[in-house]
Amino acid sequence: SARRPLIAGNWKMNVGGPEAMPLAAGVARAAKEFSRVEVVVAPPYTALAAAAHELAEAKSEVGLAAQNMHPEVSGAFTGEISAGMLRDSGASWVIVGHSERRQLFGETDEMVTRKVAAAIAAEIRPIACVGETLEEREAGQTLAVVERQVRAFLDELAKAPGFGVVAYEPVWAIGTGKVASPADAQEVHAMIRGLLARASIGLASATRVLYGGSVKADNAVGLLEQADIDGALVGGASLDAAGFRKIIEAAH
Ligand code: G2H
Repeated sequence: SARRPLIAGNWKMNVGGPEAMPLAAGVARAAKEFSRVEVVVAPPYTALAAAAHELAEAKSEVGLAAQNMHPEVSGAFTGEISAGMLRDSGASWVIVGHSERRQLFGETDEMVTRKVAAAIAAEIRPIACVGETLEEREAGQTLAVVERQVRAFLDELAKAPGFGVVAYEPVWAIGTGKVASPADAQEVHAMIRGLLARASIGLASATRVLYGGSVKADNAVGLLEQADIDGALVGGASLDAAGFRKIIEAAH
């Protein structure tokens, strides 16, 4: 497609200390080799500033993402971080509505939508995550669930076509080693593309839709060659620079 491939590494609650610096530097080196691919890394909050420093030292274009944020600008929200604070830490992206946030921390479609809106208002690029559980898939509800999740934030994405990204991550494929088949993933991605097109053709053609869930170097090519898969959101395999490099290469 004409969309620039995007490979994003979600470090989750790993690599939050000084070890973030060599990993960020390794990703910066890999990204320079494959400049057609846009690369983003999402360290824990505590490592954002160090990673930002490392990427700046390397004169790298690798983008920096947080893994979550609070939708309010400031106030009495103990333990929370606003979009402006992310910006101050050097981040220009944020993952919102990751299934671990939805499942373990009770995030609803409504909360995810508020975060997408607040991120865009603060000029932080949201990577909005959707995906069905195993139970939902087995009940034949995959397309309905993902449609509901995307519809929740569709109007927000439409305000700035191409600025935000959608990530489809089937919950049963996350960290389980069970990757969706390229055809199964493409079916959902095509449905998401159709929803984007209902808002506007420009939104559909400009928005990257990533696949996530046990993406590894050896399954990345098959996924990334699908018409509506524009990149990957990578968890476990993003913690090792050499392995992550191979996924960037697969998108090139
Ligand atoms: C899905 C993915 C990254 P993993 O959560 O967001 O993680 O690649 O470890 O399945």
